[in-house]
Amino acid sequence: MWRLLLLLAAPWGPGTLAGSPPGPAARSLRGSWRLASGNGSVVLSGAVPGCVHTALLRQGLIQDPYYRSNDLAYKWISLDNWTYSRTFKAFDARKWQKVNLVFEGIDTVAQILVNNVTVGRTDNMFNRYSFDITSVIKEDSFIEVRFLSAISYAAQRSRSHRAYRVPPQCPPPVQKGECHVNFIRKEQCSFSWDWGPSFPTQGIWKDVRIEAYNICHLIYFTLTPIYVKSAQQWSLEIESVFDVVSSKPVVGLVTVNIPKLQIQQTYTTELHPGEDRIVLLVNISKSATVQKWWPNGHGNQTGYDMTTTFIMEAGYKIEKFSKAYFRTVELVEEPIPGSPGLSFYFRINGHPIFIKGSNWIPADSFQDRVSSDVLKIILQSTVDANMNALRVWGGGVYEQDEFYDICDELGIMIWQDFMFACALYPTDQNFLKSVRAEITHQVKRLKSHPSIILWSGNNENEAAIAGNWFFIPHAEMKVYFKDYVTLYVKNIQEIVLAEDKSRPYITSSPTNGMESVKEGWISQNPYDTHYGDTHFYDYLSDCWDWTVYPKTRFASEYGFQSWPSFSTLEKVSSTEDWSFTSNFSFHRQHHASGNDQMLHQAGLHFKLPQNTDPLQLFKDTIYLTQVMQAQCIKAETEFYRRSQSEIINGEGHTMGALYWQLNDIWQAPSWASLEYGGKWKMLHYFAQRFFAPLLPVGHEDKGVLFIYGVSDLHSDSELTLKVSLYQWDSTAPVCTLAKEGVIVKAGSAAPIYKEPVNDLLKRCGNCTRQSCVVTFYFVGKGELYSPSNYHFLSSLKDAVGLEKAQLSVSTSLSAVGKWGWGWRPQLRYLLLFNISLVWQLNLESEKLDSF
Ligand code: BMA
Repeated sequence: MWRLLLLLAAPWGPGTLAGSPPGPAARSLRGSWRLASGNGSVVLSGAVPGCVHTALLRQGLIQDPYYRSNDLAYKWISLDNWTYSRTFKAFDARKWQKVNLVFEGIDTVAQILVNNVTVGRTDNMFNRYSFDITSVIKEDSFIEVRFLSAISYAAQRSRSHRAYRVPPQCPPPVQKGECHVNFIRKEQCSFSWDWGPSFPTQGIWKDVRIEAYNICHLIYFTLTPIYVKSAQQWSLEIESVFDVVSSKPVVGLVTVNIPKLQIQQTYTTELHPGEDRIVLLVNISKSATVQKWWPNGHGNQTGYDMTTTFIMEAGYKIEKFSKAYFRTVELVEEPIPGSPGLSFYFRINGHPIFIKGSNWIPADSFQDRVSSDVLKIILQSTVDANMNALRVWGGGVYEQDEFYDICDELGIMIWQDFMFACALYPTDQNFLKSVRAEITHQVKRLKSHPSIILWSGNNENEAAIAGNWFFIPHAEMKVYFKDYVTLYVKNIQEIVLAEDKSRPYITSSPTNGMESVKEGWISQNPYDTHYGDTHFYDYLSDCWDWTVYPKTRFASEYGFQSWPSFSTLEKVSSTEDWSFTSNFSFHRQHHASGNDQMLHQAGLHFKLPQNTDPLQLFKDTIYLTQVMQAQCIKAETEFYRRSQSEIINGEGHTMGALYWQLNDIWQAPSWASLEYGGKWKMLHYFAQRFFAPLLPVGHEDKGVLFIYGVSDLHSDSELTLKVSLYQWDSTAPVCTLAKEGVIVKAGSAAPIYKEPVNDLLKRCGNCTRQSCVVTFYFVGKGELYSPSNYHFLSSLKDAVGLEKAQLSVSTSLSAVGKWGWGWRPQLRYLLLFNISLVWQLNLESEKLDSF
């Protein structure tokens, strides 16, 4: 009988078969809604998906919320309770067994009414909500979404949590934010962060639609590749979750087609009333060559087009088009000879990989402005800078589907935090119920992406308890330990393990991994260099001095601030703001003493700007903070990269460097290497070089210059190392030494050159530490080469002979890039040409007289 149905299916196309009940119908509710403030005094039209702030902006009712201190001026928006409403024509409800109102994302606390009947309530921005409206829908229907201010809700929840406090109460005053964000399941940084403003948005931030169906409806469809090592065989697990509305079991056929792997398999299946799922295991024939998905720099990101067709009883047909990817991931925590503790590194497709990249924060305070183009520009910039990974940090949002699609395509591995950061959290039943739904939904939504290599419970909450950040009296600590385990182990971990066995889960970042588990999930010192990952910040020590950095297993956060360029700031400021000590400059700085720290750090090695023209002084200062940041993070990252293969005093085997942070949420000083809008700071240009697959890295230890060969390549390289000394006032080297036949092993870092600096200077005649700089690079056969790198022999403020560079940059729009930002390749080429010289630090010296 089922075979017959299969034959009948073709002529009528997707959806239904002749004489059978209609397939599912969907009506989008995207578009323009009526938006009203709490007392009705402000009424406007608001786009969905969208939020109140962007609606007001589009209607010209407010200025750019990022302009000057508008974040403070517009606090009233988030304190009000807004209502979205609209009418819509529905389907003939009698034709359908079930009609649902589906919100892919709603921000955040709302009561939903359809035809004046409350059909549901929401309290979690990260959940997907589906409300049964079968009995209330009419042909002409009216929907209302009545929001409650997230600020009021969070305060209310905190007040009603009487048994004990759940800190922190409020962010530090310098952040000018809102309180109790840990009581609401909403983007945690929307109440302010140390790099971002407080804009607690309200709105329908993702798709909303009506879905009507009979018999059954597909809710989730996920793919998981499985590799059985002993059999050397791939299989693909296909999981489909259905809402079955038929009162009896529903039988059907599922056909899976992957043409390039010669797969066409049909399975019989049976679904039971209620929520039910089908799990199929498709074995890939050993004779088919499976091309794996590799991270950027390690191979291709092959994906296979695949069609899955469900033909259910009564001719109900559902077709799913997807891409199947094949890759394995292991987080390796095992003893290392000569070192106490355990390793912490990722093996992708059985291959150990050094993780290079940065930390991702939300690209805008208003998610509806994070367009496809915004994502593409930022993500392309990561691979352009030789990164292979990003950590989606736990104080933001689980990113939109397209973010992960692009990462899949570009080979960007994702360390995915769950959205909990820098706080303790309640664990009452309502909160846990909401979190459980959130985690289940997000894991199901995201688990098919090969780019995601790790789930991580939270950002810094293990450290917050271990280090008692919130000054909790010792005697009261027990309850917080218990809450921590309840949330991240008994709930989140349990769900992750049930939903997704294909990738590792760690409870926190930083954590000691298995050692934290052993110590009851909270280590005495989650920053232990012998275990897990670390976060490291030190703004006062000299950042050029590598001995200040932790020789960690994995550096998942580290960084220094800088100011975004004047052209970026100009858009949100006015003339009186353009000084380092203006109210504006204090207002945009959300990290206590941040501006002083930048000047302190810059002052260690550079002459601080002294131009008498105030505007030029401001521009020079901005510029110098970027030079300082780039140089500091270069020093730190190179330290981590060169520490990958060695153990010194029991420490080392560093296998990851993710600096804080990649992108910006607005135009302000921060740790980012990309400005709001996507412009590269100097750090990003540096990153392209310090993350190069093949790199010579220099450092000095007790007066001896060492050069390490660092390689992320899959095969050993035979190279010539060229070491030159240049005087600051000349582009011709004083002397060059070529060391031939240097072997740099695949995936390793090892010293390949060693010479006391005094000997080097003597050998080179006219050089002193102040007058010369060392540069070095690799050349090999064919295309094989590294960028040139350098080592400073003195502070730049003591350098003798530095001259104005007199360089100019011209741009052209002629080269159109993959996604249309045509000016970039050429501009980058020119800039790279310039910064390939050590004299890059003098690039703008005509503007920076005191440099
Ligand atoms: C880390 C992050 C963020 C923060 C950054 C800079 O600890 O997790 O919370 O923005 O430091 O302070």
